[in-house]
Amino acid sequence: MVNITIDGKKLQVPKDYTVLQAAREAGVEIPTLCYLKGINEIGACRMCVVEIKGARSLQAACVYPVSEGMEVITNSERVRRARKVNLELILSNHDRNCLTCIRSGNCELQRLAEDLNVKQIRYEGENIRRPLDDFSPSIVRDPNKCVLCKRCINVCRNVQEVGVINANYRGFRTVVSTAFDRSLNDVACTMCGQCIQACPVGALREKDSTDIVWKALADKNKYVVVQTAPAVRVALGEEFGLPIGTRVTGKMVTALKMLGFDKVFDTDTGADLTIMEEGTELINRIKNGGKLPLITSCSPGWIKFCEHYFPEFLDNLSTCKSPHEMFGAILKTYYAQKMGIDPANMFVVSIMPCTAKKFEAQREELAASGYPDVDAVLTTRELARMIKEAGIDFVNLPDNHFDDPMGDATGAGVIFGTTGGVMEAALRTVYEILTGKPLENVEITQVRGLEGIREAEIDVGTMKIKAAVAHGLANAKKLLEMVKNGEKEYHFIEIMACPGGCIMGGGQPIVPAKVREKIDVAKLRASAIYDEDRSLPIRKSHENPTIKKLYEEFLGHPNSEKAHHILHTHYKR
Ligand code: HC1
Ligand code: SF4
Repeated sequence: MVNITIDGKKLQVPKDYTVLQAAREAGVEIPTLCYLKGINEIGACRMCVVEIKGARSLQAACVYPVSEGMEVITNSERVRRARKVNLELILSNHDRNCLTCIRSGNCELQRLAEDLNVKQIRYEGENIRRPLDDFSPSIVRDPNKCVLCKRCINVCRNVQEVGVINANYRGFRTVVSTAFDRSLNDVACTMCGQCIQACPVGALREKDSTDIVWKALADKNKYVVVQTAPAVRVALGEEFGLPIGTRVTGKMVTALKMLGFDKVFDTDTGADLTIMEEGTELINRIKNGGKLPLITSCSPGWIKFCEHYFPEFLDNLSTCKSPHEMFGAILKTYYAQKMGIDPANMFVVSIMPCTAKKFEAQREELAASGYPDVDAVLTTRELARMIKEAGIDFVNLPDNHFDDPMGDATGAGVIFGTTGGVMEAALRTVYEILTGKPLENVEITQVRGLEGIREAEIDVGTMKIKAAVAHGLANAKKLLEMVKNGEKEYHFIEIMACPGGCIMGGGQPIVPAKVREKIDVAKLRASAIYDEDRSLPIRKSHENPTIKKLYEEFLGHPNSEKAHHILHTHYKR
């Protein structure tokens, strides 16, 4: 520990602290912009400059280490003036069309301008206009809004270990871009959207699909069906000012009906179907000497990562389509037949916490009925925008239920939304199939938690299933390397591209860096997911009445030929 003084306040702090850490712990406010705790601590934006007694120049608090006897001043005329000049310089080269910016109201730069009382910009930047990169089906980059904080670069490089974006050129010409300034669509980007989550401004956003959905809703000839992913219900409320971790399932269903969707269904039902197919696939691979470990295939960011960086594991991937794709395929075949609807006139919209799902929906192999299984994907944020645009008072809405006859979902389907959930849901079903006995305690806590890589051995009758869970692509890479070099052996692996799983997907509400420092967003959203699981009467996928009926009336049995045709796929090298 060392003794320091901040603005006259005496403190004892660990000796490896930075000035910023010490100040934040002492409740002293220091503004930051490029700082993203644990991910981007580079002192680039100079918003956090402070005076250190004895030092000649002002220092960036986020990288300056504390030392015994240090005296820090965070609020002097000199400090305030320097921060203001630095901010004005950033703003001088920034596209300041705030009113129409996607991040208006949730922009860390806008917030700083307000907090630092910047009322004019005395400098004129170079303002080189650069073209938008909107070729990717998932991510749009607007370099004119970029503040060069490098948060996206370091998330992509260190959290996801993908590293497709970097700072190109120097001085005013500096731009965050890809090698040779290619589109994100033309490099090995996984479309995970974690860079959007890291961006403090509107330089990165999802590709907008609200227009095509409004158009479909207005088309009298279209039967427009919507399905909602497990993770959306525990985050959508944040867009309307509700606390992080509030469950809004019932209000979300009401809002979707008010928007004019013909039917509102739950992707959780698709997740239950995935468990039937994937659980059976696991049992068959174990019994018949198939390729192991079996690796989950629900997360399209992970699938793209595997295709680009670990093609040697493609045969390990489950051939199951992801739950919303399975559900879309069932809607356009079984449900369309049952209701006498021509699938050509059916328009399926998925509300997802994920940007990679937009890319996934466009994959041409995912079209069991001859038409795309899913026609449009909206992120949680886009759905919130549509609800606002329609003038719906979301917070005061009554609750409503998903529609019949496809409306049953289980707690097993809900927990897909958090890391470890697919594994737990699968084990609940696989256990009962293999042992023929009911599972006493459905909560398989060994696979829960937020540790980057988790392992478990689950007794299933006479055998033990060796399982592992990884979330975030850097962790996935680490786990796969261990499997590859023979260090580890498993039967079953769950991988989710986003750290925390879908609850922290690239399409979820964006929580400012400062809030993220104090609140464990993943923990709160995950605990809401587990609450939802506990609140449901059925918690095992194989007990879902909609799924049972679907097999009886249409698919036959899990992994039947028909199921394979409609619900399974293959991957590209
Ligand atoms: Fe997910 Fe999934 S859980 S991938 O994280 O398997 O996006 O929520 O919808 O499809 O069910 C996302 C979430 C989601 C699928 C399911
Ligand atoms: Fe990197 Fe993911 Fe952003 Fe692509 S979407 S640039 S992989 S963080």
